[in-house]
Amino acid sequence: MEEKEIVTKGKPEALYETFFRKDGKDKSTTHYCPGCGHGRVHKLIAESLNELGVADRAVFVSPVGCSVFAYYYMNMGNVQAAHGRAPAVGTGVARARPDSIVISYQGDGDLAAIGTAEILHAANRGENMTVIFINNAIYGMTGGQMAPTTMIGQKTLTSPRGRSSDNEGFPIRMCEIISTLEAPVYVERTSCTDVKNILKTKRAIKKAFKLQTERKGFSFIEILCACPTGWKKTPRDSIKWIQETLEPYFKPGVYKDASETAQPKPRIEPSTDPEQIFTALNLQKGKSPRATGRNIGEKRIKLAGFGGQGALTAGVAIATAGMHDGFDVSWLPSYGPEMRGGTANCSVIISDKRIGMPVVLNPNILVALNGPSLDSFEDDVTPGGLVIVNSSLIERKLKRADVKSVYVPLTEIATNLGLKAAANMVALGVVLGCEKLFDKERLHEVFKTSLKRKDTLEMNIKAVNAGFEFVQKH
Ligand SMILES: Cc1ncc(C[n+]2csc(CCOP(=O)(O)OP(=O)(O)O)c2C)c(N)n1
Ligand code: SF4
Repeated sequence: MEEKEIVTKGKPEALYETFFRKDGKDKSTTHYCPGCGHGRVHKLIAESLNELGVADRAVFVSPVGCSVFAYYYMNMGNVQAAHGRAPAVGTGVARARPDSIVISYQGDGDLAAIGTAEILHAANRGENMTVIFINNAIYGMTGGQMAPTTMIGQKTLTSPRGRSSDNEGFPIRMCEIISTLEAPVYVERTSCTDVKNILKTKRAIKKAFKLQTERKGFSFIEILCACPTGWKKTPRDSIKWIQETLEPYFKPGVYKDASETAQPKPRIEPSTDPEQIFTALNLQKGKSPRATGRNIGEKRIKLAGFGGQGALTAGVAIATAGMHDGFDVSWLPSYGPEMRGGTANCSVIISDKRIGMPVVLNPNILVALNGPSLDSFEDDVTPGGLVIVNSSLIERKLKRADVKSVYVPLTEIATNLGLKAAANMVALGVVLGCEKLFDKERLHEVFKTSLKRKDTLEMNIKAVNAGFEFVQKH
């Protein structure tokens, strides 16, 4: 007997109740144009996740294109990827979190032009993810340029006389290409024109998600959608154009369905243990051939502050100085969502051994430039580790008694030197005063070549020295 279909009424929970723009305006609305296919597909995705009961483990990967704001709508894990790179980012998510439902959501410019390599290889590897491919035959976001899927004769900003096969080649049929590969389990093309086709689209999306829960691998759903703005047509004429022009060329249908025979992919538990990573990557362990002979072990440093305090810059400086001193080093930034005012931190490792993993989960040195950074990372510091607290901005003391604490008015010291923004460099001086990594002069040398503003060279050197001397005095 056929399974009874659950139908969502109203707005699915996997969509946020309200759409907030960053500036707090434009509430309860959408940024998509009237008649755009994106919003419709968002709703189908959300409904399907809710009906399968997996919205809480869904991760939506949106790259560049009109769907760039999808994270304002999708009430689930969201990752923003660079143009065309969503399948690569999705691969990382699917492997690091094998239980997640990974949705790589891509436009045709994104998927079939700049991201051609990523989509083909993710499909060929059979990654356990669903790709939702919005084919609207144009680059919508940038104002309507020709995409790989633009029809012959179709006029766009960059094909004003109409696409010509002699000049620009033929429209690329992605479902047909993907379905020739061995690994994909399910490949279907649908269109979002009328109720019947919208329901068909939802069934396809839901099936793909279900296959992911069964670990059956890679599904690819291409959806023919309208871009009335880019096509310069009314929403009604756009639907007609899909039916009369797109559908005969991009024929809807199931191109591959191996769901009955496909075996679940084995679950590989991800590891954050550097030892295991060495083994997995077949790396040689032990002393780095570049190390100078001094034994400092592995110093795992977390530098954190609000955007604009220079935590990331300080991390680069100390890692570079460590490299000049002959150690193996790594620097890994983590940006907050806002450029200025948000939180930012970086992981730095300076080691006499080879480095297995550049992420610092448990620092043995934490530099907290502001309160939220201390709140976020204090618990992660290894017992016996060192916490440097910017007492100019952080009033509280540490909760932990099993770590060493140094309270330094970093911002005040920098301000007294005449450059408030150099508090990050005062912090580096404190680090070098507390931990004998290398001479502070190494940092001075790095500044000479790395500082963009040469007029701040003296000031930065003074700031490092001031931090160093603070430790000597206290
Ligand atoms: C690396 C890079 N190249 C180019 C751009 C400019 N860009 C932004 S959106 C876009 C086109 C997106 O079109 P499509 O993927 O078809 O999505 P749509 O907007 O139609 O949904 C381009 C080229 C960019 N942001 N990044
Ligand atoms: S430009 Fe096209 S794809 Fe972008 S929101 Fe408008 S209709 Fe949708």
